[in-house]
Amino acid sequence: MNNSIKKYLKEETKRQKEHFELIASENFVNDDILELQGSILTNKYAEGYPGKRYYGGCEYVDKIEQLAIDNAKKLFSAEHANVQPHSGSQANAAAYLAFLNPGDKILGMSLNSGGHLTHGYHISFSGIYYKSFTYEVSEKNLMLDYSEILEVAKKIKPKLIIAGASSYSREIDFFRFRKICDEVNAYLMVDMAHIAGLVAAKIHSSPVPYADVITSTTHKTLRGPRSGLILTKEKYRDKVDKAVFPGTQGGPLMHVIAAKAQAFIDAQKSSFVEYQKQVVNNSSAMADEFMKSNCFVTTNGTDNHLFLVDVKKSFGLTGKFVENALEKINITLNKNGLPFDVERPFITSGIRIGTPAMTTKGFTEEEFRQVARIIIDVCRNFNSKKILNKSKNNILKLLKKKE
Ligand code: DSN
Repeated sequence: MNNSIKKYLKEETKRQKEHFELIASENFVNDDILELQGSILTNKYAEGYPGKRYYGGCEYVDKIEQLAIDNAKKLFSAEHANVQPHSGSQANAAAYLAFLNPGDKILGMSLNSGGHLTHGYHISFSGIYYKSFTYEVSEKNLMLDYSEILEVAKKIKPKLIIAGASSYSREIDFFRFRKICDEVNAYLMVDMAHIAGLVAAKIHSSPVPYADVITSTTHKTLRGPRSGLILTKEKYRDKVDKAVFPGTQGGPLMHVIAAKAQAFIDAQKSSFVEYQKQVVNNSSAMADEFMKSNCFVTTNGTDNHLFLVDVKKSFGLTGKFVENALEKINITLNKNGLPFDVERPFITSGIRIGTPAMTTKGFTEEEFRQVARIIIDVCRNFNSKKILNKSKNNILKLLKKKE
């Protein structure tokens, strides 16, 4: 291995070990997933689908991909699964290609309200190739207001509505979205990338009965390899499969598909359900600790694996400042725009906190509450070297407990 790459890998390994990881979209995979992603399956070209490939020698990768498909369908009770998307964004690109023509109208949650770039943001392909419109969370309580969304949908008349978010901490009512889509004759696409693990564990209601097409990543709460997934109804199977290959991708990454198969199998175990329950309990305990200390948590709490803290209102700081200050005491998280935020996306008034990764490491409510208190202490005393040193030592001590 090249010495520089080897050195950086070692340094990143150390960083991951010595930081309390609170980025809501990250997780730690198990050794099986790592082994499969690093396996000789990476050598194989397999354009096409099991039994219908454009290359020879696919007898074993066919079996692996079929295992992934069967287990994804079983895990989510879906009629059809396409396990080839390389990522969540690729899955979204393929879903649009399957259901839309260029220039068609789409309606998604705005980036500031919690949506994703690929839900129609003007500099993403989704906002360039399609005519995109947004709905917001309600100004009253910063939650989705389905009557307001219906009004927007009636005005816009989109061909497809996107439900799903990257930074929304409340349960999403997919049945209400279905009703809105039926009223305006739109397709319903659900991007469940963030909550896929919760849906698999039946802690968040499932979009499967209601959505025409569901996209996801497999590496966030689902705790599989870094990749994507599409679920759909049998009647849309052909157009979705064609939109993935050859529509938006070439050869599938068979080493990653093998790791996805393993992740879908792992997610059917009772230990996975227990893990997801702990993720949500930790998130809710941590949000509660912030609120007990008079900090502003968006929507006053959380139903899922993440929540947002308004650091401007709580401490008079920006998200960028807090992200940097916490990095110095070995806490990793990201600045995050808040609904109706007046700060630019690179500055922001908020931070996003997620519990999936450190729950995987075995931390529970009391430890997450302790980390919340450390964050609050640092935000209130960012000039105190003494507090910063003490906080960093406490984080390192906590991490040592689960080594
Ligand atoms: N939206 C990013 C996140 O949630 O971190 C991933 O695409």
